[in-house]
Amino acid sequence: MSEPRSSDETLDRRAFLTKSIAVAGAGVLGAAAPSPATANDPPETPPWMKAPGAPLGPYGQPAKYEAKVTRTLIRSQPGTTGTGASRTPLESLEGMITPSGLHFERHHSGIPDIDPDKHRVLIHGMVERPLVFTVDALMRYPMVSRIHFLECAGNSAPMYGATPPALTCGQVHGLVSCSEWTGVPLRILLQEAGVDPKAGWILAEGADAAAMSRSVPMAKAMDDAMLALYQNGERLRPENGYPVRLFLPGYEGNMSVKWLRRIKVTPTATMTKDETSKYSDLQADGKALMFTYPMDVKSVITRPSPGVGLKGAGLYEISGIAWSGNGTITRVDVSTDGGREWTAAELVPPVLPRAITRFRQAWRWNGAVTTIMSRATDDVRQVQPTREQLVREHGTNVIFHYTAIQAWRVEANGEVKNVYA
Ligand SMILES: Nc1nc2c(c(=O)[nH]1)N[C@H]1C(S)=C(S)[C@@H](COP(=O)(O)O)O[C@H]1N2
Ligand SMILES: [Mo]
Repeated sequence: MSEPRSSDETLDRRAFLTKSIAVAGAGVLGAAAPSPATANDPPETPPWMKAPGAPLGPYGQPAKYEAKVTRTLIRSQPGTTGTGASRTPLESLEGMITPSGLHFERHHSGIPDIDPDKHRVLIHGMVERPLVFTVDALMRYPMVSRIHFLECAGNSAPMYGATPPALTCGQVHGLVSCSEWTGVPLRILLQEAGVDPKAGWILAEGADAAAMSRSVPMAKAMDDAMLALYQNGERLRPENGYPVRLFLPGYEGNMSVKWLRRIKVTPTATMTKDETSKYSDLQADGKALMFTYPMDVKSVITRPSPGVGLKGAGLYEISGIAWSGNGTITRVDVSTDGGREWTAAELVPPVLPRAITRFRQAWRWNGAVTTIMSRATDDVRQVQPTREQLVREHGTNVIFHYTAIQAWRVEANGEVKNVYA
């Protein structure tokens, strides 16, 4: 077992466990340390043991004491109620799955109230047999279940700003969530319609007032694209696309068209408003990148983070999330000294392609001001860039695809602040 080299040090996991047990009560865990038990523990019968508890219920809800854990920075454009975004409170969650009720939302014209019995999905264009599917018909096809993240291309956009936004982790980075999605592979439905081999693309259109539409290359449509009907075991939530959405693993969230009503098989990309005026990436030289599909490798420390500070010097576990639209996370390095030294963090199984991967790193904080950060690598050997590298390559005209290393400064009083490092 390796001894920490200094008093501000990442530790291996065994050292962390041994140390925290050996020193518990000696103040090393600070305010969070367990207190030594006395002969009188447990001291008394608490009130909730003295009468029968609450009745059974039809649909479970979080504990009332957790009512403050909600979506965050819920903002709609002026003059609208449903056009905007809400974010996942990343700093309040653990593991890899986002509870459906806390999945981020991004709507271009609110949430349509769709009667599933009246909803239809049309497949037409360059096909032998145009087909119309009811939701009941879709339910009869063979389904697959996959755990994948969904990230809005505009996630973390405030980080392109000249000064680091004084926001929580979820407020900055919470346009990413991760669910188990269950549905019908799009390939099966396209094959049934009989796709013309000369067709290179599909157009996907939503049944919302924005009729949001995107072009998707045929290769992706035939690979892992899915018509998702279920999210985390239950039918999709209205805000996430009920009764059916397109789901494109790893691609920018915008392309996973919700409330899907139409797929048109086309020779080329359609150049919809949503992929020309929006969701193209204006670069420093005035040119714009189009069709920037995969969300590149990225990570962020969720604890500690702004609002989730430290309570005195001592042993802590740094916890965070990493993901890549190009593949599987192979490594996350953590620095607790502003980027001089890096330690490979533990990746918590299961580590799945295009899914959120939880990482953990034990750390003894000596109480001095320092900066912590994480840097993820994926199996196509992409490494998360520094902010300086990202801005050098893409400029700051752009609001999409911000993937740079996030630095949090830990102040001497344990408060955590967003900084550019
Ligand atoms: N029909 C339709 N599909 C849509 C949108 C929309 O406004 N309308 N928003 C897109 C955007 S920009 C994103 S990031 C994701 C968000 O999915 P979520 O709300 O389930 O998190 O859905 C995409 N699909
Ligand atoms: Mo988005």
